[in-house]
Amino acid sequence: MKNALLVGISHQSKTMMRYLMQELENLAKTLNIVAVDHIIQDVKLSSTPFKIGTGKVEELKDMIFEHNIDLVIFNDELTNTQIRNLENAFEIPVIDRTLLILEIFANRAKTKEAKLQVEVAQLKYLLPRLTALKTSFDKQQGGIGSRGPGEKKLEMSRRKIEQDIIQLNKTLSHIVQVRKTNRLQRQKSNLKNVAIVGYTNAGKSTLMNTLLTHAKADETDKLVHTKDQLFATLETATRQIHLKDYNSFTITDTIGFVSHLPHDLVESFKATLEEIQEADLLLHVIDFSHPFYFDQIATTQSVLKELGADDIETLYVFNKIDLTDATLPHGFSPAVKISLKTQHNIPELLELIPKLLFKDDVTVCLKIPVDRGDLLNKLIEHGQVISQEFTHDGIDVKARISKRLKAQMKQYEV
Ligand SMILES: Nc1nc2c(ncn2[C@@H]2O[C@H](COP(=O)(O)OP(=O)(O)OP(=O)(O)O)[C@@H](O)[C@H]2O)c(=O)[nH]1
Ligand SMILES: [Mg+2]
Repeated sequence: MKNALLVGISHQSKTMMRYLMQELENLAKTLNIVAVDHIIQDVKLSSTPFKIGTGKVEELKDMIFEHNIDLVIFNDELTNTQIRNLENAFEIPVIDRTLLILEIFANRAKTKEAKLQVEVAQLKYLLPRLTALKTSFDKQQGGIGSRGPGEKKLEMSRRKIEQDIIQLNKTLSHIVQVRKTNRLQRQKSNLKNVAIVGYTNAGKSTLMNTLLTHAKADETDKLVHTKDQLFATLETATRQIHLKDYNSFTITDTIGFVSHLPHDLVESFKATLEEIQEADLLLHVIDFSHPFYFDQIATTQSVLKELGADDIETLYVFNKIDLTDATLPHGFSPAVKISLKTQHNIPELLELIPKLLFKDDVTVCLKIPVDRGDLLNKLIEHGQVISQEFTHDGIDVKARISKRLKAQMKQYEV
């Protein structure tokens, strides 16, 4: 356990500021850091050398002494010089939100891909702040969390770091290629994809597992990891499922969002997040019981925008209604209120998803040559076959299929 003071510069409304500071406190908690107190600096008084005014610097010094503080965490990003100046004044390490988030991601990353992505983001962040952070880590020996933001990397030279970034990116691009091939294969097979997005800890992975257990999934045994913690999921997982009479589709669980996700991190995780950009439907999961759920929706929407995925059809899934009896806010449609814990309204959700996903599908009548059983199989697998009849000159099929599949079947239409 470490004691920290949180510092924020008040740019936005009071409520927004409270939300951001609360979020920062939760982020710190993930690394066993207790926020003992926090101060807010009026933006008019913030200065370049210290980010905060000299009066506040003195105030903080007293608080550090009084409460036995180990570390100061800024909500806003700090420059190399600011970190150095602040650490000289406080004589304890000073970090910012970005470094904190990178540290959490580094602790959570399990797969090779996630590890590489975090490492690239860390190195990119460290590069311009190398000198300041170096002194910081010499002083405190041991990182802010269990492992520290690449302490070993701090001993490396700038040149070595630059070389490493290039090398890591090369390895990553290979992994990305494999992922892309898988995705292209799915697209070729006409499978539509649903991506589950939302603020961290909203219940995305739990939703994924609920869908897998209710649907005729090929891989029900492969449930995804869920946990009551921030950023439990750091890699996307895609599974193929089948709901009642509808066509098969794939469903992807993704990493959670948080305010001011470091740009380098979003950049590094772009490959992972590409699954979102190419989805046909987004399930935006919201922890409706959270006091700041409204701001969390906005946060998620702004990350989606950064990813260029803000125009994809979205179903708002207001989750955890076992913990709240609030009424649905206006402006979010289509929407559904559910509880994954009590399974409340899950049947409605299971109806809604395919209805939205396949709403552009069309009904076609086809005559397929008898020797093209493969086409019939394709229709059964990727479409909804309403009727089929074997006649002397072929197979008469009536089916509901996607426009994409219809184009491929054009020559057999009657
Ligand atoms: N009370 C209640 N808890 C829920 C509900 N749905 C999910 N949870 C809990 O919320 C916590 C987070 O769930 P996850 O599914 O891991 O959340 P996530 O959105 O995948 O989170 P990240 O991967 O960290 O972004 C878990 O402890 C779940 O058991 C619900 O309807 N009601
Ligand atoms: Mg998750």
